[in-house]
Amino acid sequence: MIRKIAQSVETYSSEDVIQLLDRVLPILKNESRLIKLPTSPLVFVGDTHGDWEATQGILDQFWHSTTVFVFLGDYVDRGSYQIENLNLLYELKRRYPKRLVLLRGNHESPTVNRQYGFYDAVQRTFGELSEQYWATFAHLPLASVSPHLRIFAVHGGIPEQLKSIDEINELPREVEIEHPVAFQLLWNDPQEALKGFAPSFRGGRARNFGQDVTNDFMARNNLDLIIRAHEVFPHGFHEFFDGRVLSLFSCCNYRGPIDGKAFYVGATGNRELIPIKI
Ligand SMILES: [Mn+2]
Repeated sequence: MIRKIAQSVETYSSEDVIQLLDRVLPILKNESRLIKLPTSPLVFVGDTHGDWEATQGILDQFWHSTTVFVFLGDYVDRGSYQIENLNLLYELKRRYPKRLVLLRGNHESPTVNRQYGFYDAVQRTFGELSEQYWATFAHLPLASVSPHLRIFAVHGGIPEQLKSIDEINELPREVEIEHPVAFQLLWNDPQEALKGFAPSFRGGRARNFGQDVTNDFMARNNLDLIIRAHEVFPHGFHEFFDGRVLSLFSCCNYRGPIDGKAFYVGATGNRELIPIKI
């Protein structure tokens, strides 16, 4: 099923892509900035960066069930099949909008795309279509929450200025990620043994966040677990802060082989790291 849709996506012309983007845009416009996850089983997927074999692998493993997929962003840039990867996810979103949540990563942005490959790949393949892709990025949701499992999922991490996660719903729909809270949701990293927030090696307005502010944030927002992506780990995952923050990386190929992982949470809360098979 997934493989069949992928085969058709692979042959898309620029007219097919324009039609796909036209159809997915109103679906994304209709979603809130903070997605409230359903009570179905969930599979969280970290960065895929154009590794559409990994994307197909994880979709294949769970598509037959009632599982809802939560993709944590960074679909494009760097990998060999970035256009195919994004088009496949958009095609599934168009056909089955309730089966997957597509969060925004820091790579779903014009400035980053001009530097890391997506802009050039689109120019090469379709000519002038980047603007249409970027128009959809503005509407990708910024985070999601499962109130009954007390899980918060986001690409980067906790922003300095965010008190309640409900404020995420008020964040603007921007083509560039300008708003400081949105920026830090998509760019920040956890750091062990850090108190509060500190400047990040990523530069600009990104921050590292420590365990103390994480604990405060989780207590304030009634959370038990934060699932995020944004960093490469050779085994596909890393636990921070005594397991309260789980970082996922779901590529199987990223400058060499990686043991990409996804994370399954059953309806009753049972949890399991899932090796991605390609
Ligand atoms: Mn990232």
